[in-house]
Amino acid sequence: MGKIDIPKGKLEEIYYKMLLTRLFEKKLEYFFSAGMLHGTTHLYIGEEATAIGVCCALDKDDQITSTHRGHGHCIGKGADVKLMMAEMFGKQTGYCKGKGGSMHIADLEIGNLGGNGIVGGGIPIAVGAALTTQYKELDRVVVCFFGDGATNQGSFHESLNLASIWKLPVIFICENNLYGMSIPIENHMNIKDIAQRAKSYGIPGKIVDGNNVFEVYNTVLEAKSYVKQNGPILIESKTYRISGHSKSDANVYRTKEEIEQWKKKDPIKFMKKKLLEQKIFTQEQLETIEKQAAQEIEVSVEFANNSPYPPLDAITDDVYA
Ligand SMILES: Cc1ncc(C[n+]2csc(CCOP(=O)(O)OP(=O)(O)O)c2C)c(N)n1
Repeated sequence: MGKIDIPKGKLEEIYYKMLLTRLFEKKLEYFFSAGMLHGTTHLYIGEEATAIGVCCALDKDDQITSTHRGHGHCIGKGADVKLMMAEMFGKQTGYCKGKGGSMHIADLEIGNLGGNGIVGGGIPIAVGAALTTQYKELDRVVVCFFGDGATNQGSFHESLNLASIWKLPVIFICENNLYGMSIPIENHMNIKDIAQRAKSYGIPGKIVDGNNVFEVYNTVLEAKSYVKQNGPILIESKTYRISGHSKSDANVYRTKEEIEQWKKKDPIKFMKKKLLEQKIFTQEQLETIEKQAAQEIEVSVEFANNSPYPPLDAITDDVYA
């Protein structure tokens, strides 16, 4: 890897947000196993460099659509982890007043158009937002996150086609973590690289190492100016989900050895190693950032614990169907 050419302040933000995402989910893992949280959640452990690398290359006005595995996208775009934690605990102070949970966090103020429990559901939403952007001549881009499995959905193909012919400013980010639930990618598609799918729609398809946050960040920074001028691009981020698909996954469809191999490519450890090797930060400086992130998570747990549950008479509020 060459010399890191990202400003120091930006690197600090990236490192902090990757840690915040990891520590937020480690807490959730613990609370679920202790029976303190209910329902389900989809952890992003191992994939943090993608969401954070992408979102840290965006401006506040840029918009994103997320997925069922969206904690990293939220934190990357600047969500308040206190409100995220409260939402996980079903508290009134949470992002969805405690009624939406993990998959439905949105925050329009910071350009997060929301998570989505429907695989591929966020893709047409991103294209709609990009059409608004173009129609109103706004200076922003829309980033659309989805998994490898989602690229087999009709919504993916219809959306890329429309975005292409209308030259909409969308960056499509496929988080290829090699599995759709328990199905390995070679059993659900007959191509090696998802980036190839871009060709069918006459748009560029790029591949990035999704565990290398420097590469992800720089690629998206470049893509931002490209899509504003030329229309969409598809970026395939090759990565791996270390945790199970969701809370109830016993991991019987993959080997321990495979998981261990990928743990060696942990994106947070990789970033730390490079920052130290290139003497951009000292060990002490990084430890201070690590402590700050851990502290913010503790504060979020305290906030969630001290928040009230929604009152019973609010049960039908915000229910539309
Ligand atoms: C339309 C639809 N079909 C099926 C499901 C069930 N489901 C939830 S997550 C998932 C796998 C999605 O895989 P991928 O898009 O690769 O994302 P990943 O979970 O790997 O991040 C499936 C099939 C769903 N939620 N929505």
